[in-house]
Amino acid sequence: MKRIVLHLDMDYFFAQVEERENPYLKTKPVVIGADPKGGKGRGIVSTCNYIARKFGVHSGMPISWAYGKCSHAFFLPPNFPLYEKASENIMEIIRKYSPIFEPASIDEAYLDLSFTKTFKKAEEIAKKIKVEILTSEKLTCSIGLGPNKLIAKMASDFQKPDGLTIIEPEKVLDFLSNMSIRKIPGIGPKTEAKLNALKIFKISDLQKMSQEELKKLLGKWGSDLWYKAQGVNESPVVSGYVRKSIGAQTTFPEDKVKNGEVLNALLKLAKEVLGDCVNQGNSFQLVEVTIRYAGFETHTHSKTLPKPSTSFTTLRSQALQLAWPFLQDRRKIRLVGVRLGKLKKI
Ligand code: DCP
Ligand code: CA
Ligand code: CA
Repeated sequence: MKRIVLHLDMDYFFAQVEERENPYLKTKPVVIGADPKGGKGRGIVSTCNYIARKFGVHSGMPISWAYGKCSHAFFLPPNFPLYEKASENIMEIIRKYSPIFEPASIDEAYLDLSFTKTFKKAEEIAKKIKVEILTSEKLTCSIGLGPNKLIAKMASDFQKPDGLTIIEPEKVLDFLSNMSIRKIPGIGPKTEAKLNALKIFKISDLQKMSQEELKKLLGKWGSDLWYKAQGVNESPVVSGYVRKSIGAQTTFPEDKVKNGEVLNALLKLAKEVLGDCVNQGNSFQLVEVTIRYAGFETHTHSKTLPKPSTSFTTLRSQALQLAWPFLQDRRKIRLVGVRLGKLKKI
């Protein structure tokens, strides 16, 4: 059967989340890495925004080199809980669009959309996903659609940031031919240098070679590479993803100041989420409440219970206790969320 695979990858993920939390950073170079000490620290760059990339900064380079290239950048330490939260919310959005869903890293996932039958319909889904992530998380991503995982992944990388690239089966060879061999997943700087020494620069140079020739040059990896250069990849999207938590959130049509309305929304969500949790045969031992203020400042607080529970009374009192501190200052609230974690089979 003809397959349609979607690959989604968030744009400059850690740095984009930091920009969302502090919009002042949007027009400045931003570098994220452990132990940054204003650029003088000894850590490694996790990622940076596209402004910093223009100065030659990239993931994996020492912070001190990044400072050499762009001393006026904002150097921030990573805030992993914040990125994990954003990642969880994004995955919850993506997974709704197909039963065959495979998260591939903190900021990327595959969906099998073969059931749509046409790339046109799959494209509509891709557009909806982009809009939903932008509206509810205020983050952009890049999506690729192709006849397999390899082409979908290369397509999502093709027009970053905020890209949508669709490669139908008959366009695969053309799409690949002009690209540098470095764009093939699995080809790093070492393999690139080795192949460049053999006068192989573009994927079209590989496409001209026979599988035997490449095998002689590079061993088994050579014949794998031959398939990649032809855009052939049979690996399925694997949906063995086990839920570790279950949650829901509501963005209010208008920002709310009235505590009563916020709490009502929170308890309604708690009821829904508990219903799903118990229907799936699970108890919970962790309750987490998220409050997002009008300016997008987001707070997530959680509490682990002494023992697993399935009780609404327990959930209700925990959720209220967790939410209460955020309702004291009467700031406008944009979104509330409830998540149950540490799930166990009842
Ligand atoms: N990451 C990291 N160290 C690396 C590479 C990545 O800590 N060497 C983290 C930070 C990234 C996140 O993983 O934000 C996702 O990695 P990507 O390779 O997808 O890169 P980005 O999302 O940052 O940028 P792009 O827009 O190129 O996808
Ligand atoms: Ca990314
Ligand atoms: Ca990624």
